[in-house]
Amino acid sequence: MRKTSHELARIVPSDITPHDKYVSRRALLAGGVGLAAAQTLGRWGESFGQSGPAALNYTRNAAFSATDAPNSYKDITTYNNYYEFGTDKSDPAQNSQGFRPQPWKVTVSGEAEDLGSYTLEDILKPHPLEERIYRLRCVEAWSMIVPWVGFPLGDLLKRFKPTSKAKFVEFKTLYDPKQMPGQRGRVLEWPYVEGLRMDEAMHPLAIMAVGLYGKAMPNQNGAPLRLIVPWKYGFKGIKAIVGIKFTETAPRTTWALSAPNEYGFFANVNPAVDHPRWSQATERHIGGGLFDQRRPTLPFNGYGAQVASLYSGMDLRKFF
Ligand SMILES: Nc1nc2c(c(=O)[nH]1)N[C@H]1C(S)=C(S)[C@@H](COP(=O)(O)O)O[C@H]1N2
Ligand SMILES: [Mo]
Repeated sequence: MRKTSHELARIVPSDITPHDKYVSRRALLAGGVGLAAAQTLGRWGESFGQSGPAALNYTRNAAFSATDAPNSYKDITTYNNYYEFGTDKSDPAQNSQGFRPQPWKVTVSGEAEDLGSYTLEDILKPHPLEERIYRLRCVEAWSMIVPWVGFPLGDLLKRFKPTSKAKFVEFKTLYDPKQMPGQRGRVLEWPYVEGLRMDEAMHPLAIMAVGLYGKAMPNQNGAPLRLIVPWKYGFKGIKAIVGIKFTETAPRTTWALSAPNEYGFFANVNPAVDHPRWSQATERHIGGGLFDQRRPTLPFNGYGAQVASLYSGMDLRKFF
């Protein structure tokens, strides 16, 4: 987020590629994917690398989806923040192609009964996948509309039986400098850590995402498993999760550690509270190239009706 100059440079000239055409061309290149859910799980491993992301089996959740037109597959997969793979928006797409999101394990620790190490298959198996079209608002004041595929985070967390002491949940990204070249430098403290208050984590809008545009998650977007909390700034959406820890006290999160006056723990999208170095009142909607639109930023990124009650009585200037 120090690289604000890169914000001025648009990455791709091909924003005009029609979404459907782009996706079907990819599917074609992938050699005709179209697997049932069970097969998808079994073939998760094969779905990366040479053959491109596999198609997922999911149902659309219209009630939880924005009606705005999604950004193109290309925008969503080439304009990314993922500092483990570099700080430019084009770096993750370029530098993550050799990343292996399988085999994959998630370690569950802290204030819960069912602790231990779970394979990706263990994690995913009980959860039917849904498509949800969500607004993504980055703290750097740009936005996109993304058709994620995932399942409610709360349904996963409940399975580990958190104790009454669990007031927060902390998430950790993989630490593997061999695979993640950005981790060889000190641009952030590694591994990347994020967290939520338990009531936020249990809110039905918060999801674990495993794909987008109906396909398994591209590496640059956080394969194989990443968090999406649509009413918060994008940096809460931690990628490539290998750790889930239930805690009594608020986790020390990466961006809040790196600049506590700039990035708060809550990070609720709030047009009334500016970042110290820029306004949060409006956002640049990616997708128009030179003609990216400026839009007003909405409180809680437009999800206020659903989530504002989580923060009633809190001073959102203090708890930003
Ligand atoms: N591990 C990890 N997760 C991360 C980041 C990161 O640098 N590392 N960047 C965050 C930020 S600032 C944003 S805006 C979103 C971007 O998600 P996207 O690339 O899928 O659009 O990922 C978030 N998750
Ligand atoms: Mo972000």
